[in-house]
Amino acid sequence: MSNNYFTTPIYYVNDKPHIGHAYTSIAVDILKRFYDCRGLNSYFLTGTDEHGQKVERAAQEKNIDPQKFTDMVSENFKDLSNLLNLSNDDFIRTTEERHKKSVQNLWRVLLEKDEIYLSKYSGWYSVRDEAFVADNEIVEKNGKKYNSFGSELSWVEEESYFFRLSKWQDKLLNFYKNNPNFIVPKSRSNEVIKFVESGLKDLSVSRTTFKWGIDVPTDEKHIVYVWLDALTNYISALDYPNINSDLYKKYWPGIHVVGKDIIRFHAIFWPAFLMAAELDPPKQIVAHGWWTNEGQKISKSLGNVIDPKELIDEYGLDSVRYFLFREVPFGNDGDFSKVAIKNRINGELANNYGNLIQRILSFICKNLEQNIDLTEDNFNFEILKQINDSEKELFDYMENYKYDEYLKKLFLFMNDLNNYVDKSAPWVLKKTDPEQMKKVLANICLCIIRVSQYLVPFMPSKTSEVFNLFENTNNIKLDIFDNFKEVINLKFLKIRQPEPLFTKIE
Ligand code: ME8
Repeated sequence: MSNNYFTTPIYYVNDKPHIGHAYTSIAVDILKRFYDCRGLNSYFLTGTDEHGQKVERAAQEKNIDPQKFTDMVSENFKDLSNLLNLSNDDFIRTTEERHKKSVQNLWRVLLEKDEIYLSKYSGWYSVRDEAFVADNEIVEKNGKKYNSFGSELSWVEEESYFFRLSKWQDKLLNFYKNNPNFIVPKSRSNEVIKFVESGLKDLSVSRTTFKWGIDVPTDEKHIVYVWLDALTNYISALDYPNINSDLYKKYWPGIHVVGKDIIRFHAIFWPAFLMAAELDPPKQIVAHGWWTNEGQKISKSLGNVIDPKELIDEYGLDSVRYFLFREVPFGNDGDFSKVAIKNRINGELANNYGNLIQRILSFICKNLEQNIDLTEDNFNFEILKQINDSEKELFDYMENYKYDEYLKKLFLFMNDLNNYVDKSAPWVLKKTDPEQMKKVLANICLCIIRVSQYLVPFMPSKTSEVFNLFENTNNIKLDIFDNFKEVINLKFLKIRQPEPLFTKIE
């Protein structure tokens, strides 16, 4: 459980970052923060994929040298990491020396082990996906050829090195059998197994007809096929080829979070390359679904690409983070719509969570001179006990990437709390039973802190604002779940006057 290593795909720099990239990056950020909150060590890598024909063409279209072009566009992805408040430990670019060295080393090892041989490739290729396409996967439309994602194909005929992928078919199937959680969700796992069972052909792993890539170290005519180059980033960042390095020893094998579009590369090619080099295959491949925009496929040609910056400017980062992971079960496809995000923000964040904090803390500030006493009794409060008792269930959700269930559960507690406020009516108790009123308020404050702790991975900034409202907890690190026991030792809570946490969308 400890020392998890989480990665995002490294994104192509042929274009600006969009909501899909943001989604995967936030998914991994939530995992990393969740393990931080449990006091467990983990490592988070993201980065950019800068080689290949697609990137070369994008640079040519702009009339810029590819290195200059990738330097520029890679910055957009670094900016995105800041914009999204990512807690990544490293950001790798495939044009960095450390990565070139790593890829070239892996190449040499595979060649020495006779896992790679020289031959000739002729077949269809999708530049958009940087992928070779088998005859039975070609779709014909108006005399043109496309792959199943609708990317146009071009004919490629060139000398090429091949990786003996066919040889790994049975070993891969065995590996999947012995590691039933290697690919999640299960539906994706079945898809991959079916594909491998249907037969694997050797894979072309070098190109000669363009130049923008890592040189094959043993043959200057060739550059390394972009997917062998790209996948290796996950170990380059851990100091491969030095497999005795602290990073490698501590974190490999890793957990790769990817979109469903690139699952084959991660679940078939990557473990095969690694096993062929006698390295451990990854621990797990987690594939999420595909976002559409108001029901439509997101594409540059349709002009409906959602810019994460615009979204965040309009709705606020933590609200967007919450929406993306509450709205759609991870693994399923999801649709972005303005109505859907508005409903989640207004109904759940502003009305349910924000308003609970606002009305209770304002009431305390007005009626109790900002202080609320805590007693032993408060910790036996039924809702607080239920929240504490549900920790295992919450952890199970996160360990199984059920982000939406985790949030749903927490917001049910929030409903209970709001109902409790309405039922116990502290504004009435103020006159009839001031002691009981204090007790009710203390209970609710403790629950607000507890639920907010569990929300930290999703909404790190908003929850930090909430913790700040409890002035005398400021030297307790409330972003560690276990530190709630330090709150229990406090004699009272000193409250600051709250400002509305979320603005309602009109
Ligand atoms: O494939 N919905 O890079 P890429 C959800 N460089 N996620 C989406 C999405 C959408 N509509 N669009 C993109 C590459 N994504 C390679 C990866 S890894 C060794 C090399 C996300 O820039 C999703 O994670 O095309 C998808 O897998 C990734 O962006 C593809 O990014």
